[in-house]
Amino acid sequence: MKRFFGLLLLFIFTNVAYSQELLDLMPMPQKVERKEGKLYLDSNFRLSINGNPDVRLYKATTRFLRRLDEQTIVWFKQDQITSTVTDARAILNIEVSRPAKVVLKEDESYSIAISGGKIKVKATTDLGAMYALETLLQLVQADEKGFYFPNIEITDAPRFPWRGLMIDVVRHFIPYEVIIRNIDAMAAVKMNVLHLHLTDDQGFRIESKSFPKLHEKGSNGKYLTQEQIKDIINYASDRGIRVVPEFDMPGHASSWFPGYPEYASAQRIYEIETKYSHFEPAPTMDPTNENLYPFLDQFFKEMTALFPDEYIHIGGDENSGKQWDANPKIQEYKQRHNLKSNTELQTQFNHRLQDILSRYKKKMMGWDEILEPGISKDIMIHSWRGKKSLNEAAKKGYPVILSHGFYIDLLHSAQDYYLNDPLSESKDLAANELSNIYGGEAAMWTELATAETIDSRIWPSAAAIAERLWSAQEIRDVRDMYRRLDKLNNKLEFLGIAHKKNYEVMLKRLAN
Ligand code: CP6
Repeated sequence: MKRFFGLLLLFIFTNVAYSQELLDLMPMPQKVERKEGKLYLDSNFRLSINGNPDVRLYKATTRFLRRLDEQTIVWFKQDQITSTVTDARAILNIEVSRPAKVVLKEDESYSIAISGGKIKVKATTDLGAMYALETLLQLVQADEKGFYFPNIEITDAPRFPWRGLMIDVVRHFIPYEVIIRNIDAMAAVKMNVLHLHLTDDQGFRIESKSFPKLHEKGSNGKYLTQEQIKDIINYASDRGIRVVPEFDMPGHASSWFPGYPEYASAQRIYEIETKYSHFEPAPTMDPTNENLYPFLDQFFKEMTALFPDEYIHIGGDENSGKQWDANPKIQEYKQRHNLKSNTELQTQFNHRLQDILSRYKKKMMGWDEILEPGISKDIMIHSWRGKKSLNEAAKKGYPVILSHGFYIDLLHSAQDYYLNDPLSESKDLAANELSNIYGGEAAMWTELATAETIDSRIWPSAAAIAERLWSAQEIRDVRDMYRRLDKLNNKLEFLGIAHKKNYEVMLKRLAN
């Protein structure tokens, strides 16, 4: 009996010892098994890469070592060993089968095994290996003897292949540097799509070489140059992140018209207006103007060459139709072509856009308004109006992602975003329909945020969404999520992100 209690106490104590060392992983991997023992970090740390990764992994391991320095105050020599056999001197061995393509549904899985003073990382592609490195940075702990990795076995892969962050760079201009540091933060929580909302009523925020009046007259000088865009794409691609550009049309398109008024549905003189209310019927493209299509063709020829991703987002949202109703020429066109509604006219416009994009080998994506009878199955629907449209698209066989409930500019609690499961209302969908739901995007609209405040609106909330899209559906302990978000905040600071808590502290200091 005494021995039994002794053993029981021992059991309880060892478990308490483990549970005091809570893991700070975010997003939580699919399978984590803590083993007894630790691997202490010292300057003998070496890493070796075996197999056939893309060069991005060599850059990633260098960044990994430098970030490990910051976290541990140990300087790790950049002594990468690359060979086809496991090097005996290496503490960290990374094995990758093949180079990744930064495309939708690439293999992102990885495993980590730490024991006997060695770390083994295995992944099909360098993307998986990079995720393993992010996980390792989150695993570092300290005790009285120093910094260590806990002995552990992790097997991991994402639940959804599309884990995005949308940044509206229009309403308040969000410059290059801010985008770059937010890509680092995205990579830290294994997000893999940066959706840039580049044009809207209040601004045309990308340089166009074929139609320079677009950015010259539509941006007040605040736009991303093509050089910056290329840098952003490369920087993102080095971190396994795709960049999907959005050119919102036919609505949310006022900024096209100071340069090219002939394509507007109302003929007048246009100037860039930063104060358009979001809810006013703003100037809209005239889909009945045949000259519009060669113009858009040339524009997309340029943009599809600039952006390598397979998807181009054409917006398509919130066209009230009031601008079309007010134009007799458009009304007459509708009658002549037997179009019964503005929605049908917009669907015809969408078809023509899709024709253009498919000639440039691109797939079209749009907000859920574009889901109308007759639109082809090969487009991605972006659900912002609710899970009804998400499920409807999935049932009809369209690939679809969710942003409803992920509007981080609205400053809901991280808990609200966290518990917004994409599949929570999809119980009567069959397995093949469920597989049309590709994931989601945190959406950062910037009517009420600037380059100075945007980090604190995105982070750490977006990390709660990142976990929702990566981890198992059952991972939904809100208290533990907040505990881990707090730890993540520290890591984000290393990346230069002024997350929400940091920002509040800063404001208090300024007030004093
Ligand atoms: N801008 C554009 C926006 C919004 C949308 N499109 C939006 C709508 C409602 C809310 C937040 C943002 N600001 N172009 C809708 C996709 Cl609550």
